[in-house]
Amino acid sequence: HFMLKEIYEQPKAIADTISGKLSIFEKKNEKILTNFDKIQIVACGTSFHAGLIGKFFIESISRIPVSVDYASEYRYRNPIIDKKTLIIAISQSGETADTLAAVRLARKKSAKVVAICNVIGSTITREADYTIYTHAGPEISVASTKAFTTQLAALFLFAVEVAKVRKTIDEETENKLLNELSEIPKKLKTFLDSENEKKLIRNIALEFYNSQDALYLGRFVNYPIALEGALKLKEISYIHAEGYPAGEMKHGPIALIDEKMPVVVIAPKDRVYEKIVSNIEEVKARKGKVIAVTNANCPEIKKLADFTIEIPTTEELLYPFLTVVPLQLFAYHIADFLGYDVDQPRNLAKSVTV
Ligand code: F1P
Repeated sequence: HFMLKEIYEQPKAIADTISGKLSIFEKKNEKILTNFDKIQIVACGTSFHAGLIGKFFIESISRIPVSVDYASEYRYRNPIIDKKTLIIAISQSGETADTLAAVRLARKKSAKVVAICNVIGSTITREADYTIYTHAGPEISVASTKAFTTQLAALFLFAVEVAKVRKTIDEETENKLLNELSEIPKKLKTFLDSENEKKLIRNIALEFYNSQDALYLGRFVNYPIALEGALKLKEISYIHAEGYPAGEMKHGPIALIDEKMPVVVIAPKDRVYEKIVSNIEEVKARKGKVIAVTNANCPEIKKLADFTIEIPTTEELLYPFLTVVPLQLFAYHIADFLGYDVDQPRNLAKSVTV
C-alpha cells in the first residue's frame, strides 16, 4: 500500500524539507517577512490541521497574531484583508479549488500570499507571491500523511525565520529550536523502526476495528492532532470519529462514552500533561477504553490507560510530528483489517479541484 510506504517515508521527507530550507526567502527581498502585522492561514482537510498547528508555532515563536480558516469558508466571512495581512495557503497538491479561491481573493485585496505546497509549478504556486516547497516527494495515497508532517516542518521553519528577522528571539533560542527540529527525523525513525510499537498498534487496531465510533482527545498543540487522527480514521476506514479538545469533553461528548467507545488520548509530557491525565480519569470513570499516545516514564497514564503507545521525547511545540504517526498507523491497520483499499477511499479524490 502506498499509504503505509508514505508513512514510513516521513523521516526522510521531513529531513529533506528541513534541508530545503526557506530558500525563497534567502533569494528575495526580506521585507516580505517584516511587512505584515497579522497572518491568515487558509487550507482544506489535513492541510487545514497543519495550519492549526502552524498557528501555535507562529504565535509562540514569532508573536504575530494568526487566524486559521477552512479555505472553503474563508471568502464567505468577508475576511479583513489589507496590505499588512500575510496569507499562508497550505496545499499538498497546489490545486485545491477552495484554497485557490482564497489566494485569489487575498491577492485582489493586495495582500501578499505565501504558499506551502508539495507540487512544483502547481496552480497555487503560480498565483502566490512566494512558495515554500515541502519536499515530501510524490504522495499517491489519497489520505495525506507525509505531506502533513512536511507542512509542519515548513511552518516551523517559517515561524523561526520570521522571529529571527524581527528579532523576537535571540540566536541561542533560534539554534535551540532548529536543533530540536533537526532531531525529529531521527526520533521518528526510531519510533517507526520499533517492532514492539508496530505490533502494539496492529494489536490495538485488531481490538477496535469493529467499533462504530471513536473519540480522539488532545490539548494544546495536540488538539489539532486529535482532529487529524479522527479524520484519518473516517477517510479510510469509514468509522465515525470525532476529535475534541480534551477540556471540552465535559461540555458534551462525555455523554457518548461507554465501555464500547475507544478514546484515543494524545498525552505527551508537556504543559497540559496533568490536565490530560485527569481527562483520562474521567473517561475511565465511564468505562471508556483508553488508547494513550504518551512518552516513556509516564506512570500515571500507564496505570490508567488500556493501551499506551510510547513516542520519543521532544520540545513541547514539536510533539505533533511524533504524535500523529501512531494515529496514521492505527487508521491504516483498522482499514486494512476491514478489507478496504486504503489508497483509494470511496468518495474521495487526491485533489478537490471543483
Ligand atoms: C486537501 C485535502 C487533503 C485530503 C484529500 C482531499 O488537499 O483535503 O488533505 O487528504 O486528499 O484534499 P491539498 O489542498 O492539501 O492538496
